Amino acid sequence: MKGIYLVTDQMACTHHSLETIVLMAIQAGVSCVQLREKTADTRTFIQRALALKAILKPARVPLIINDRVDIALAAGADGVHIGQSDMPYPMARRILGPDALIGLSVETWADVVAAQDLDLDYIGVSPVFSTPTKTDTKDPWGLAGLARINDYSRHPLVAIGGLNADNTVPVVTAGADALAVVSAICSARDPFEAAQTLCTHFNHTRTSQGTPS
Ligand code: TZP
Ligand code: MG
Repeated sequence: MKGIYLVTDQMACTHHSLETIVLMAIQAGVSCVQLREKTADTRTFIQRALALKAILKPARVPLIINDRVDIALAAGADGVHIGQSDMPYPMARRILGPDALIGLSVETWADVVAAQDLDLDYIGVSPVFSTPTKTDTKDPWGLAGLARINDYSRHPLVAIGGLNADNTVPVVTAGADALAVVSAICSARDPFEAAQTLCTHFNHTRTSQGTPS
C-alpha cells in the first residue's frame, strides 16, 4: 500500500456527491479508496459499495470496506479495513481468503506489537494528528510515534488523521508508506486538484528520499 489513500465520509462530502469525489480522486491518481459508512444501514452500505466498485474496478483502484467483512464479501470488494474492536484479523482472513487486502488500525503500542504476528497488508497509524473528522480516538501518535512504529514494524504504514498538503512532507519523511485522508479530499471545493496536489507532494517526497513511489 502506497500513495494517497482516500477514506470516504458522507458527512465530509461538502461540495460534491461521494461518487463524483471518488471519480475525481482516482483521475488525480489516488491509489486506494476505503468506503467508510458509520450510519448507513446494511442495504445502503452495499449499494454504495457496488456503486464505488463500478467506478474503481475499470480504473484498477482497490476498494476497501471499513469495518464490515460481510459487506466486503457481499459486494466483491478488494478488502477490508478493521479496527481494534471489529472482527479479529484471523477470522477476517479466513472469510475473505488469502488474496484480500486487510488493514488494521493501531492505536496503542500494544496494538503495534500484536500486529507484528498478523499477515496484514498494512497497519493504519491512527490518528497521527488529532482531527475534527473523528474525535473518539486515542492520543495522536505524532511524528515521533509514527517514526517509532516505522523503526519497529514489518508492515507498510498507512498514516491517518489530520493529513493535508501542508504536512505531507514530514509525515512521509517519518515513514508513512501511504497517506489516508478524509476531509482534505472529500471537503475540498475541487477534489481533483486537492487529490492531485497530495499525490504530487507524496511522489516528490518519496523521490527526494530515494524511495520508489
Ligand atoms: N481514523 C483515524 S483519524 C480518521 C479516521 C477515520 C479521520 C481522518 O480524517 P481527516 O479529515 O483526514 O483528518
Ligand atoms: Mg473500524
